[in-house]
Amino acid sequence: MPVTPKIISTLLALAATSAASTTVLAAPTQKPTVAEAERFLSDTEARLNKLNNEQALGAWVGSNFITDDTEAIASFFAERYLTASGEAAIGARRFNGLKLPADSARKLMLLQQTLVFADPKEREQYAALQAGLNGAYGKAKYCPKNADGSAGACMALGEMEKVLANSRDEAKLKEMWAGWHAQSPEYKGKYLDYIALSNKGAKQMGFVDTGAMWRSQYDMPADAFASEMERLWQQVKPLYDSLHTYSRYKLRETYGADVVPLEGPIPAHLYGNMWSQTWNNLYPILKPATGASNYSLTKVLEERKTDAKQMTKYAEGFYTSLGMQKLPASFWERSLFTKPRDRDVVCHASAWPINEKDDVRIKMCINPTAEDFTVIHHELGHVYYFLGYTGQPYLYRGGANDGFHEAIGDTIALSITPDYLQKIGLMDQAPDADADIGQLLERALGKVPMLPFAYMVDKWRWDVYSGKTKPADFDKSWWQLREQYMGMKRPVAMDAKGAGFDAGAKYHVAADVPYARYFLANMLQFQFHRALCREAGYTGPLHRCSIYGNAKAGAKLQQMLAMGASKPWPEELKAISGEERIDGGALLDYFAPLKTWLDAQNAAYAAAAKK
Ligand code: X8Z
Ligand code: ZN
Repeated sequence: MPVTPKIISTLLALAATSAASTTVLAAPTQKPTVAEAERFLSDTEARLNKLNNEQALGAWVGSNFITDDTEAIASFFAERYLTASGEAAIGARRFNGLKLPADSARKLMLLQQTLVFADPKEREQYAALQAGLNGAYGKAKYCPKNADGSAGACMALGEMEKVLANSRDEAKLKEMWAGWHAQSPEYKGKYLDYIALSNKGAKQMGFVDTGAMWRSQYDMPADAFASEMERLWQQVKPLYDSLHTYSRYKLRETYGADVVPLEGPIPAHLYGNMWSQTWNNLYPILKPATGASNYSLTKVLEERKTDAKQMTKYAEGFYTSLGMQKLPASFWERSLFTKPRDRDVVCHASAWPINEKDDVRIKMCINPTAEDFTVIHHELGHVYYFLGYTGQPYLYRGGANDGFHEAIGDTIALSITPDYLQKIGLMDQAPDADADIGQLLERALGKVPMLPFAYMVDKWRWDVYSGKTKPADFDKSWWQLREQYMGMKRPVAMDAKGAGFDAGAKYHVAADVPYARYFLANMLQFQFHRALCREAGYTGPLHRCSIYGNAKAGAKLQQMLAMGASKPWPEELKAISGEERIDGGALLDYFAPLKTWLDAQNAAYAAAAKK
């Protein structure tokens, strides 16, 4: 890219305000050389590494102890990092077009996939808004009024989620749903300022908007990525449709014809989850009438009073059975495992690489449920990825793409089979093959609705970032996509004045974490699972395969973890699975017996409904 006057003014502005060293900005007078590029990279990696470690500590306290002070601390360090990463991105441009070793070229490309703020005021505002939105989501509570109009006890998200998971009282479900979704309009204004700034930062780096920058992070052009997403969605859509149709019949039986129509979208509050993104909690309603096992992992964990650390130990045990290391002592000392009673924290589960040595942590408000048993395996997937690629240089310490990062722990969780649970003493006797459909259904409820959900969340944001969707139409556009992709509707009327912000009731929107990653992960994890089962010499049905204790499969996985982001992801996918494309075929194979069963059920219901 040529050095334009705009870039020069940006450089000057950045140089004038840099919080740290400005050596990377040494005025480029002569033609750049390979040696210069390599020196630039090694200086930049050292500097970004240091600032990133500081930023991680700031963000950690910001999310663990939500106060105005920690918000200021988090944004202070985030701003310093942004200053440096912006300078690095601009500095990297000087070497574009230079013939370089593949590694250096890749690193320079990675450095340029970032926001750059020419104006230090904007950078400061951006960091403050980001920390503020994170805090606003973490602090949000629904405070119902008592019947007599007096103030009742406030409810945090986790309590409301429990009601959605377990209650079948439609009015109560609606109250929880509407109560939580009434909180996000509070921070819609902040979000609007935030996306405007973010777009400015993306444009500064030559992207048309932030959405385009996100779509450019997959070793292919942004438009090609959008087409890949659509191709994959079309591939798996028939399975979602079968599950959705089946859920309609069952929800209609439970809540009645007045609540659940025979055609058209279904109200979103009936799916046992605040965002109706996973439907596991509907299993008791949806399970097959005969043959399903009565086993409940939640019941076992509850009865045994399995505590949060014990839950985490089970997950660690899986990874060590594959030949991976034990988690460092600092992990156990510094992680947050349970919801503190006396302060606000962001309870949304997350994994944290604090530094490149071995300070890795999780932050999760763990409950003894089957759902959290899966989530803790998910989180440790991130942690073992961090530990796997610690040997890589700074710019390669990431997933092959963000979908890979999300897929590792879920791949492991696919190996939580009845045989495995029996092996570790959480199940007395593995059920016989008759129960397979029930198990497959339960698993599908956690995986399949995520596909349209993850797709539409980012489709919505792409249009918000591009300006195609205006702030007054946020909810209109959100629910158009909800209906189109998920067949769902808002349980209560939309705000007539367009002040609503339902998307912001989802953590990743408030915290601005891209979401297409989970769509990719839900395909990739089945590709990884199939490949690792093959590696382990397993030839039976995929849903009964567990790689627990298999060192060969473990070594194959570890090899990929150790590569980090050092190679374009298709190469890494090929190394583990022999495939070069992300593909829904493995997921469809896995659920094939369930699809047949669902279609038979649906045909029978349709015939009965006609009578
Ligand atoms: O956010 C998460 C993880 C942390 S990366 C708990 N997940 C998505 C969500 O909760 O919306 C896991 C699956 C989808
Ligand atoms: Zn994750």
